[in-house]
Amino acid sequence: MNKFKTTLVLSALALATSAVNAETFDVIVKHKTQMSAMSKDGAASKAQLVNTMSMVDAQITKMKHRSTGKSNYTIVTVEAADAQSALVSLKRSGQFDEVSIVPQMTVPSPKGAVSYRAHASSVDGGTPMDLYYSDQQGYMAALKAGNNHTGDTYSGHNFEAVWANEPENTTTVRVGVADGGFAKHKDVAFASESADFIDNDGDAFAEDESIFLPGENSCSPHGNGVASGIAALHDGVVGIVGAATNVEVVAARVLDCGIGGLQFVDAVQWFAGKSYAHLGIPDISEPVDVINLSVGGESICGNYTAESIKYATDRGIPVVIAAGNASINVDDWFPANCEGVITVGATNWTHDKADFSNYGGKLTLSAQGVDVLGYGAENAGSEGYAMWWEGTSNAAPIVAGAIANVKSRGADLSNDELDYFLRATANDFASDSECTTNDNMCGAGSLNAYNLTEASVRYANNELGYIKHSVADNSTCDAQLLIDQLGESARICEMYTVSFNEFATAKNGLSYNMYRVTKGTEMTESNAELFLENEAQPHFNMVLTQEELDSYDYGYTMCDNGTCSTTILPMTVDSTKNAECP
Ligand SMILES: [Ca+2]
Ligand SMILES: [Ca+2]
Repeated sequence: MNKFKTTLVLSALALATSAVNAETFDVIVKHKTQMSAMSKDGAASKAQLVNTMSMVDAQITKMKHRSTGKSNYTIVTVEAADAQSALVSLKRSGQFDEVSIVPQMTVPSPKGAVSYRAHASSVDGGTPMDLYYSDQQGYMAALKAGNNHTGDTYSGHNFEAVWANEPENTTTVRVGVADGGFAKHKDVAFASESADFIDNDGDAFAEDESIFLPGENSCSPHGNGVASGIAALHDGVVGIVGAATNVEVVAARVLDCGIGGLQFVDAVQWFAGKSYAHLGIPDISEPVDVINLSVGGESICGNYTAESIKYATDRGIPVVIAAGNASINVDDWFPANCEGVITVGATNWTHDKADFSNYGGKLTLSAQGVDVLGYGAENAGSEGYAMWWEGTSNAAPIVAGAIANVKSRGADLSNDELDYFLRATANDFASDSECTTNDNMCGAGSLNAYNLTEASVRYANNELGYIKHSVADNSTCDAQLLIDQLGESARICEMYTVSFNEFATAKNGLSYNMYRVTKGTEMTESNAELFLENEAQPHFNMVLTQEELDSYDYGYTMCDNGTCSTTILPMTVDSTKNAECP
């Protein structure tokens, strides 16, 4: 490694002795406000930084200028006796608001190649015919007792119902995946554009795929494992399917053979439309719709990372992040611990926390992270084809793909709304699951892609909330049976179903307020009467009189730990009773 650039060595001469037995560290510094104003061009900033460094006990060997919004950051590679003295030296210079070591991230390799399994013989609407689909069915089908390849219980995410009910006209959604180990694959929908933040060019794909051949020095084709979880083609023939149907993955290479620092942070901003042309990376043609980050390391969420993620979320792009595989509280794992993101933990075949998964109150929800089929590199030999993957890296793309399907259906939800629906519609964990018995372990539940999609699409069309006679949909015979059985005690004929979200279950922290106004009056918070407050159930039966139904319009708000949606959402009221009722 060529550590000393001539120009930098000159200004660091005073410290030449300190370089003996020194190590190198990547450090991110945030320039003080007055300096950032004058350091718009990298050269001025560099000169000033080099001058600064000549006064401290560390040497700069490399630097890259970064910025988010009005803030200026520089990543410098410094040589010092140890990490602590590098930080102390930089802090002592007084030039920076912030100085911290760049955390290192690594990603796992696949567990092994898939062994062939024959198709399930019955194929209906939502069931793909792709060769290995039967090994994906356990986590793609609805939750049910079943028979996965190990004979355990299914923990399905209900994707088959999404695919079966997909309308003709959906739009193509772009998911940005910042990762490493990408290789073009005939069964994965990669966008024609990509970015490489390691080599600083516009091509994220490996030139020589032999680096992915199994062996001591091989690189993990992790990027393909992640991308295929989202965007493997539903072609009905080849290999596997991804979670999303009308989708393409915009790849950004941020890992060098599975190892990286803060390059992914730049990729997040590039995905959201920021130019990195000064690095040699072509601008993105349009911002992506969803971002997936299956990368991370043990660290706080530094300001540079936080600001960059905010740059994307402020532009309405949801950022889905793997919780990490260290079996520690996610509070200590970045970027999963950053604000405003969707953090995904991993569950196993028994619908419980995967033993490796990070956990904690910051998790949004969980998805299958054990024995997930994904691709390696197609042209790296037969072992590089479909592989078994394990990790939160493979759980996050299942959620990102589910979100892509929602967006594909034209449901234009804010990130907060999406976060709400992900949690409200998630499958509850089994009662004996560690996710249930220990609070705040695995998030609100396990992804239910169908419930998420249906709730989101109906919500976006103002069709989610309703009041309807409780037995209106029952056949005359069933209704009569209920009426006979329950009789007057249940006042079945006066019972109405009040539904804020029929695809949701009660979840910690989530609640609903119900309002009413005199029929025909505008429904605003100031003139509406609070009819039910802090109701935990999203769907229940209650007695309502004919007069109450005839005289009022009804609406509701969704609340997340006491913070409620600002506008009151309308509920449709159908007071038609079952024919058997008086
Ligand atoms: Ca490249
Ligand atoms: Ca396929």
